[in-house]
Amino acid sequence: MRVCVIGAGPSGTAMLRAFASERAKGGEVPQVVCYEKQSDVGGLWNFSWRTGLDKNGEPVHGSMYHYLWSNGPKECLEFADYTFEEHFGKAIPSFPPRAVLYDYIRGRLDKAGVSDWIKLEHAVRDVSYDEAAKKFTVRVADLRTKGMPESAEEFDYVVCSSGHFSTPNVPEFPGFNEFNGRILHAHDFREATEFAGKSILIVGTSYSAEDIASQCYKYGVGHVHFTWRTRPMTFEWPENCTTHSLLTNITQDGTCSFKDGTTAKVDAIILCTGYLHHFPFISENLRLKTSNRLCVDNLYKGVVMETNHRMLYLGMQDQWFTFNMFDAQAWWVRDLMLGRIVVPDAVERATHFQAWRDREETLESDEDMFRFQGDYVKELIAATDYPSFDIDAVCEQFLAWEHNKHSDIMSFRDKPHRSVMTGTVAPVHHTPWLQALDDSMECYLKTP
Ligand code: FAD
Ligand code: NA7
Repeated sequence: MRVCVIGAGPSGTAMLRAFASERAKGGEVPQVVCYEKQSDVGGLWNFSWRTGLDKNGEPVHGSMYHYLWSNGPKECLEFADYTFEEHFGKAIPSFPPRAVLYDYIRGRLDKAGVSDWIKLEHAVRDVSYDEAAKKFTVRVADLRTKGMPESAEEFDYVVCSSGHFSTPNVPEFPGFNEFNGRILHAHDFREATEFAGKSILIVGTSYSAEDIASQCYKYGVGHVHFTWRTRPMTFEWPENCTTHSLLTNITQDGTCSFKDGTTAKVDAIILCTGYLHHFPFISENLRLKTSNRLCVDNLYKGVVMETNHRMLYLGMQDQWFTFNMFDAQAWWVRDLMLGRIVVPDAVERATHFQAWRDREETLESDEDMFRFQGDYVKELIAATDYPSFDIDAVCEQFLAWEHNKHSDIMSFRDKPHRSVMTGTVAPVHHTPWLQALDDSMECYLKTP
């Protein structure tokens, strides 16, 4: 059996780790080939200063920026089979900067000993399926040789773990063409200091809006104006932040008008308006089509393509749980490929999907949402040998985090959380987040 994994980010490397775990237990594993278009593993956690196109002319995958620190407690994403304490040899604070999380992802992959399954700088160009032969053909470009010639290989299963926070959703507002200032999407945001002393407009109210605004505040922005479409954020923002309803127009000199009749003068606009699930490298009939939601369309158990049960997707949900949810999915998908799990008939699948969708439609609060996703993770883990962990206790950590954010959006990262894997309460970081301007791993790991 041959398995193709697309992408070596947290989801793709979870897939590799799942097979490595089976191999370590003496089980037989298929031949696995993981194609990664970037020159390193880590997905979004593999930072690049680049925007637009990369050195090979490929669209830049990365959406992360300088000084990005985890936006949720590390205790909520911890791998059940590889703890932070195991990796760093000591307990570390709860909200690591990007480089620290990259190191953690990398450490588990190195321990699994599967680096030779990964082909870096290989971009998947097309995935198609031959129903009669029951084989996929995957066309791949080796970017080190400018993609020529493309190779085509056959596989029995394809696991798409290419992420979905990379292709920006870019709305346009009246006046954008005339505005003299800079307009960028969060995907292209790299450096908060660029906006020091400036007045900026942030469009959107979700994670990117919240975090980019906080970054800009930390690095000396003049004023942040928020504009919302459905509902405003409910945090207590500092004094130099103002919330407006939806933007209706912007003039050449940067005067914004909002639906509520207010106005504001801005130098730049950052569109924190989310991302598209975009898989141009997968044939139309195998391609996932969904919006960013918890119960993703067209996937049984959130991973199996309805129309082809050998086409699998990891990490396609809107995300509260991340790394350990990808693990839960990877272990489940592995066992499906190994024949231990059988996809039920269409009626059972539809009933199962509808039950989750009906529940999804009743969700109102953040707590409803992370408990929903926690239950999903529980369901997957119950079917495999992925180390079980206390998911309700993780939800309690999410709850405390939410509470801390609403107490003070600029200091929630200073609060410690407890690992449900080891029971350890994290040490408090040596410098409060607002004053911590050095986000290097070396600085972060320093003991006070
Ligand atoms: P990705 O990390 O996107 O990795 C996908 C990989 O697939 C990439 O390496 C890409 O190069 C590769 N790929 C794509 N297409 C192809 C192709 N055609 N051929 C070959 N390779 C391909 N989560 C948290 O838990 N905590 C956080 O603090 C946090 N912060 C975030 C901040 C930002 C700005 C963003 C955008 C997301 C953040 N996330 C955070 C969520 C993030 O989605 C996950 O942490 C995680 O990176 C998702 O892993 P993934 O492997 O599914 O996708
Ligand atoms: P999200 O969570 O998908 O949020 C997108 C936001 O953009 C959301 O607030 C939307 O508001 C808003 N949006 C989208 N289109 C528009 C238009 N046309 N006008 C105004 N507002 C709009 O994306 P994020 O980037 O914040 O988060 C994605 C990941 O990145 C996440 O995992 C983080 O960890 C980092 P709506 O509520 O739909 O009105």
